[in-house]
Amino acid sequence: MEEEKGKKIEKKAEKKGLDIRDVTTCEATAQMLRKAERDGVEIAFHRAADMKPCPIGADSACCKHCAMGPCRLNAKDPYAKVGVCGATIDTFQSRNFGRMVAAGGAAHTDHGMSMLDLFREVINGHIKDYKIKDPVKLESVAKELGIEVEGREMKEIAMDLYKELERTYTQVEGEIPFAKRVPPKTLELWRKHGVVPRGAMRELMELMHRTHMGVDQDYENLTKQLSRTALSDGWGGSMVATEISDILFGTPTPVRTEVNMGCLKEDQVNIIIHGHEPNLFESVLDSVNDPSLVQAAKDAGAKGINLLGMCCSGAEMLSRHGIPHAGNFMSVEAVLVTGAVDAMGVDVQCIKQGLAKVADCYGTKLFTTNPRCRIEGVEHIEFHENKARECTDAIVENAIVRFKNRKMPVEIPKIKSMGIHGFSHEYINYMLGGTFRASYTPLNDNIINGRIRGVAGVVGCTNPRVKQDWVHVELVKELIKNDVLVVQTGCSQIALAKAGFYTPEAAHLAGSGLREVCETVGMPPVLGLGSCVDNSRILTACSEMVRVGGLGESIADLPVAGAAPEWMSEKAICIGQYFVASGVFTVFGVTFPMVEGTKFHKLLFDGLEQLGFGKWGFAVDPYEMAQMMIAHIDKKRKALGLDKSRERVLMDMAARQKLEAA
Ligand code: NFS
Repeated sequence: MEEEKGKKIEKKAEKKGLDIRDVTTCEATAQMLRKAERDGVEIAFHRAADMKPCPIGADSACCKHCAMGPCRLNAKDPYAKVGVCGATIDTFQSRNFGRMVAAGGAAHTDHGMSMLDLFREVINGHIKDYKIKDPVKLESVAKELGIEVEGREMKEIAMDLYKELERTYTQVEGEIPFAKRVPPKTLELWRKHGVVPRGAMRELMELMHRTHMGVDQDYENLTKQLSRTALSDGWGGSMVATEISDILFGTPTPVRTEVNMGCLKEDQVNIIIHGHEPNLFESVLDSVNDPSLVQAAKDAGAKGINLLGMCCSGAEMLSRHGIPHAGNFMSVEAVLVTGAVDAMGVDVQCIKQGLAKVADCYGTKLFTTNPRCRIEGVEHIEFHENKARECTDAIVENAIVRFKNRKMPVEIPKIKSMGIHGFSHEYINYMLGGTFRASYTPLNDNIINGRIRGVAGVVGCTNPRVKQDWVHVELVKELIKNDVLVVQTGCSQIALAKAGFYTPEAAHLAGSGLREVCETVGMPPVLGLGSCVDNSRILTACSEMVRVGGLGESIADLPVAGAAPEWMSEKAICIGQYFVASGVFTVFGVTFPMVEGTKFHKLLFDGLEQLGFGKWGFAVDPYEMAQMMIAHIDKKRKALGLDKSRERVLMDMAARQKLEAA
């Protein structure tokens, strides 16, 4: 009977344009979507089916930067008209794109600055709930930035590092500290084009100014400032966020853990933390291990407290502490449909307002915690690092109360996957080179001899406009099959983890060369580096590959490529732009906010590469995306004279196959 009812609702949803099989390949999410429909609850997939994207906005052919408009141009004939002020389509687009970079960069930069504020307060003793967990990393970052470490107290070194890194945000002149990490040839190019970032605040301010009505109306000039701002995120705000989080909370090393909704436990108090800043999550981890709270949970009839992560801070906790992860961005509402989540605490970024209603429907206690992110109608328990436990204990206590009073039937999809996560740049160094000769030399050697064809970063969001996880998974499958080692962060990492790619056994899905390397080292063919700010780890790894030698002199010479196949946020655009400006070919899926064929489009998709930077690419289809990335990697191999070595490996493989057949 129930089943019949469900089928009816499914049919109705299909009529409205939502066929569950078309919107997600995540089986747990699909199961919860079906349940949501039975329960009469609407989530983002339904809202997306109900809301067609505005075609003019999707092409970025409109401008609402002043009240003479809003103006819109015709994407089919973009040069036929100009805005009331005379702005052309290229001005429209570069301004809009610049503002996306600014918003995305501001998000990462503000997050990074919060981590740095916490670091300062920990050093000067005002905050006692956190401490420096990784003094080795503290010293190595300090040394790298030219800070004296020999014979000095940790506190002194830390304070000097704080002062140095503060410049990442505030300095009005000169280059940001981590410009020292950039390969000299790449830095030279940036200097030539005037794109080496000053402090991020300065760059963001200037970009907002220049995209104001009547200021920068030359798309080429504006591209310089939007590149400079994006770089102040990648090599600035995000890089500081990663390094300081490692110093405070520990640098990730490989850890076995589980992902997906099957990690929820019916007989325990389930708490999910969703957002981006690890400070909140670290404190919740303390709270759930507090004996008095564990006892309170038991007194309420639970077997214990089960803490899970979602989205990016979840990916960080997965990497650092092996905390199970319940799912990526498009699963956050769906997980509440299980009825098993007793409390969800959120901080900043990627938090859908729609959560409020879904949480309400299932009686989940939803809490905002950060003064930057409140949601109308949602209870706010503010998180202050100097009394961190006040907030996080309260979340746990509320969860326990909800567990005790659970009214809804609970349905947890019995789906989860085990995998190995936590591959920091430092660990890759160690894993490949061993304790005494930690280095990227073996990686470079394997790229040079052709076992590994190149490296691809596959990162970013999930988006209800494409089938959830499918583009990520198919793209990565193609890449590893073609001997491309894949590094990942954020929601993309979780997509592949759910699909079972994070085990050393997944090496059998790789081409023979990559498989051999994975089997020798005992690593999966896909390495998870953490959250979206941890994309900075990919930049650091690229620098290291250049420094070790044999693969060219700049990042643009490396046989590498990047992709965000299911992107949706402005942060993703900023990340894409800092990879492009750093020298990486970066392919986006879903949609690209631009009219194809305009001068600005040509600059981003071609012109920048001719100047020595990377460039953008766009494809919706994962196989086409993979082909584009592999072709680019091969082009770089050829330029380095490495095409010969790869042919040799292919011949070896063919020869081997012949032998096997005989
Ligand atoms: Ni990054 Fe996208 Fe959000 Fe993280 Fe996920 S949606 S840009 S991966 S959680 S930031």
